[in-house]
Amino acid sequence: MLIKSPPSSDCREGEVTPESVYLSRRGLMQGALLGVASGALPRVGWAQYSDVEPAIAPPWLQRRLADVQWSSSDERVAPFNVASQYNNFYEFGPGKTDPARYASTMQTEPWSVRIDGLVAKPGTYDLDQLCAQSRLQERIYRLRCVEAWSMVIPWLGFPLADLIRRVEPLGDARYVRFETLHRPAEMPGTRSRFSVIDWPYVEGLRMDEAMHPLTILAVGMYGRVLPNQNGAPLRLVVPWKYGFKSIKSIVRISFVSEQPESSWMGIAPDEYGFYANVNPSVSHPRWSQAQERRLPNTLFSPNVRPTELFNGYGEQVADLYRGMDLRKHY
Ligand SMILES: Nc1nc2c(c(=O)[nH]1)N[C@H]1C(S)=C(S)[C@@H](COP(=O)(O)O)O[C@H]1N2
Ligand SMILES: [Mo]
Repeated sequence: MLIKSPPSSDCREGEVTPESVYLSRRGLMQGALLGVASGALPRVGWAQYSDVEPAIAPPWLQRRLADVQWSSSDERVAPFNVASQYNNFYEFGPGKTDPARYASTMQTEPWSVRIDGLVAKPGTYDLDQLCAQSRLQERIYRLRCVEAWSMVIPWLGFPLADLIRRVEPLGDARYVRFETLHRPAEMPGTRSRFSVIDWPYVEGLRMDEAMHPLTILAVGMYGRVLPNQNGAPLRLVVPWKYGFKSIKSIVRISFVSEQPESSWMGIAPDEYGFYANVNPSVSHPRWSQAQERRLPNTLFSPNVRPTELFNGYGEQVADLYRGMDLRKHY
């Protein structure tokens, strides 16, 4: 596995937390109880996903990592090696290992996010400004991909609502539209003539979904900087929706009055709806969504479990959809 990591002379003591230290400190060693040490992967299938050196956090993040509001979870967190090497990021190719292989070419510094549309304080904000008002929080969320696999990932981020309040959307702003970086020179997947996506990758949320306290903008995971393949330096995480809503490497956030068309709706509207709420009783036209494979699994222990409505976050989010036909608004 080709992972670009800084030469070891760049690493100062204490800047990089080994995963075993991170997990034990965070009380996330449940894997050990199941006979799978959190650091060591099952030998079959996942053994190749090893030996990743986490990148060094840039200065704007470094300071904030010292003051994170940590959390805990009863669920077994996916090993960092899996969460950072089994990815979907089509800008770098369609394969699960393409992002880890190619995303290191993406330049994430400097980075700015354009905020525009129906908003009182539009502008171009750098990451320091975007995070300015928020203390970083750890959020340990289940990520359920529409392809019927899932992982538990500890994100570091802040509520999207914090940012939205600061930029003051106008009364007719009913939706938020997000756009990913589109830089073909650094993104081999966007240059491929087999690519079906009309770049840039676009996603959207209704304003109340965007303001929901579970919705975060992530800048890190596993107590570290976000790897490029996971959507550095800034990505959305909406845990009750299929993973494709959680758009990566965001460069633009627009406040709009009409429901935006997301990339996947544009490709196959009958397969991927705007809402994309995790729902075991609404099948994808080509496969059932009733179950999921919790990763990492093995051939002998497929780790299949039932999928829960709203990915198990129904208590917090079901009210957003009261009265809506979830079969129609899938
Ligand atoms: N820009 C962009 N964002 C994206 C994608 C993508 O291809 N491009 N894939 C989505 C899908 S399908 C999933 S499941 C998640 C995967 O996030 P992860 O690789 O960090 O686990 O990212 C989502 N965000
Ligand atoms: Mo996905």
